[in-house]
Amino acid sequence: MKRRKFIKKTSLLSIGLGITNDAFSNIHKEAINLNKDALPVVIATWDVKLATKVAFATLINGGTVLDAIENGCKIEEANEKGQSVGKGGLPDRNGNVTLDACIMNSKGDCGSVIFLKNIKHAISLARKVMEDTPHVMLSGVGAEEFGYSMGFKKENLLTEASKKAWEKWKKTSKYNSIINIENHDTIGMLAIDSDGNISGGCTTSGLAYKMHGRVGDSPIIGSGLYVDNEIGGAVATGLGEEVVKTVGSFLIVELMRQGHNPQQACEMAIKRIVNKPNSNYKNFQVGYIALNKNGDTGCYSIQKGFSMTKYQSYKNVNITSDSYLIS
Ligand code: SD4
Repeated sequence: MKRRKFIKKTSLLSIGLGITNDAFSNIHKEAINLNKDALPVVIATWDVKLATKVAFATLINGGTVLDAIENGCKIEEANEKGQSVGKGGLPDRNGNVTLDACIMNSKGDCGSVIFLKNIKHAISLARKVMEDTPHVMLSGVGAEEFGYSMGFKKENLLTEASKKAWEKWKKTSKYNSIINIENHDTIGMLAIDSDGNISGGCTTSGLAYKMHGRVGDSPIIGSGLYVDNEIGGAVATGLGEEVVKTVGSFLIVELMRQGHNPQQACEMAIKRIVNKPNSNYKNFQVGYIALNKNGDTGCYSIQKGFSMTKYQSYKNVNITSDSYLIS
């Protein structure tokens, strides 16, 4: 069809459907009508009040929402006591600490590092992948070499405490997918600034005593993390294999796009896992947190024991999540 004819036909069609340019611009205006009183907001998986505090302070001090995410996640990566993220993370069954992380900005760009050794701040390296390479993901030795070329420091990530725990584990070497839900401190973080820009990040050392080379959901865009600046964002924690199988974070954002609030969307995504044929959900944990463009938030998990930390209106609180299983 010739261009002129096409334009004429489509504008006639719009009139026929009662869709005018005004109607289109109203939809647009509604979409950008921000709930300024609620913003900014920072949320994170588990009880990580220092991380949310640092992220919120970054925003208040004029940093970007992406800086807030990076600074917040770095707190947990540097915390050697946290045994499922960054330095001090529990190793794989061969004794290697391997990290996974990803980050996503409000423009829909993303970067991730997978199976990374010897560099503590995986979230910062994921950001470098996003900003300074033509790629989205770098893994293993390639990610590590890129890190050194960008000035990242090489360090041993296996602490004495994690080494001892691994040596104890080796005596029985029993691995199954049952997760110790008390031992989850993978950090997933989402933030929205006062202009409504949303970013997110996720960083982990993955499952303790995993097979060498195993990668979970945390560096996989759409599974461990997803952000769409028009709608909101979501982040996952728990047994990554189950999150990947249902592309959990993308699912939550799409459910919010369809009109569900963050809480409903998290619950629906957990039910998607629970209701799978032959799901053995009683034996593992998955938890989600989500945030929408209004600054509304939600969280939900399979097992009891999950929580979300939220910094909003100058209050930093840890909120116990509702769960599918209540005992
Ligand atoms: C993974 N989702 O590698 C991560 C693990 C996790 O707290 O969340 N641990 O599967």
